[in-house]
Amino acid sequence: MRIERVELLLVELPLVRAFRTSFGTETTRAAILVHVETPEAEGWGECVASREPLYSSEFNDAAWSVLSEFLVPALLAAGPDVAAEDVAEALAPFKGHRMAKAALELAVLDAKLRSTGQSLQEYLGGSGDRVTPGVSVGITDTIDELLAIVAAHRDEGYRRVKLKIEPGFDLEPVRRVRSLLGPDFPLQVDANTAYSRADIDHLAQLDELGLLLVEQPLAEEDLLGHAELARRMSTPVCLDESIVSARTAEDAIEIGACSVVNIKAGRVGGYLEARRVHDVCRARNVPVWCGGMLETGIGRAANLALATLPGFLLPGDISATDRYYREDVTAPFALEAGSIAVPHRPGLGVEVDRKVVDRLAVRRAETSRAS
Ligand code: NPG
Repeated sequence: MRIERVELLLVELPLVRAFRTSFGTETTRAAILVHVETPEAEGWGECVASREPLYSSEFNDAAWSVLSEFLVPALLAAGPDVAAEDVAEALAPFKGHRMAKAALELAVLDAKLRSTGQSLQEYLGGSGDRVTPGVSVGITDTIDELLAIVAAHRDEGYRRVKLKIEPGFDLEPVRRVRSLLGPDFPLQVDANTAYSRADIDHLAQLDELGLLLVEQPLAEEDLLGHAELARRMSTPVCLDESIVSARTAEDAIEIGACSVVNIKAGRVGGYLEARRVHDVCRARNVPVWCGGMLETGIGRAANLALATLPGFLLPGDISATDRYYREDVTAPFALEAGSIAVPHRPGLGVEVDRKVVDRLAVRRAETSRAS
């Protein structure tokens, strides 16, 4: 692909309802979109970093800076022709910044697939027309409020619920939601690293609640702590923040730190590495599911394609658009009879509404090839 021009756009989308986790509250999603132009086609990518470094060390201003100062120039310097499969290697000299790298790689991949007429789903090796998603419900001020939100999502047709938990908001709210939904409804919890090894006995009490899994209770670096927890509880331990590559997935599984993996392409540096994480897990019979980071329609389209790979055996955090946004940069994704349609057209399979992007953009930069 000859990349002629790369544009960065920071867009702001107000959330329908504030989203609270153990690490903070989001009321607006600010996302960096990457737009590449080649003679054959354009391509779009989305960076899943947030405004502040609360979920992980990455955040928008850092992603913007590393993209504009280092990653985009390195990509343009990689030669007149660069294949989507070579983007990661061209960016590898720069440590970390996986979410920023993933966004750039996705934009190049989208342009390539649009020019060859292949869908991202087909390219990644997925199959099927629809994905059955779950919904992730934030922490609320009261348990009654939580119950009302969960009941509304169940009535909309979501077939799996994930509850955010933190110290002081765990056993009791989860117990109440379990009795609301009944013993068989798929229910899981996510702590976003809010606990420590001293809480292992407390966390083990979640075993009574019939959960699908407990996600990332301990710190990102604490693989041994998760292995200890996994020995002490019967509920499967799932890792999110700790898994930053196929290598860490392999190691975490090897030492018994998790028996389920949440795959987020941004967290691991791109959809190609996400596929490698999937492959590593599948070879070890470890089920995976697709995580979400309040993506716009760009990231959501890509996640739907990824979630159709065969090892994605659990519902992912890929809710319908209206769960987060009144207006999006693509046409909305709707929940119909409990599932969402996977785009099949070339590339991401969605048209990005340039007028909406321009209206929502609060910052822009562009770099063109010198010759
Ligand atoms: O449906 O997109 C979604 C959100 C799912 O809970 C969700 N995401 O910790 O996984 C997470 C959490 C998150 C949101 C993380 C925003 C970081 C930023």
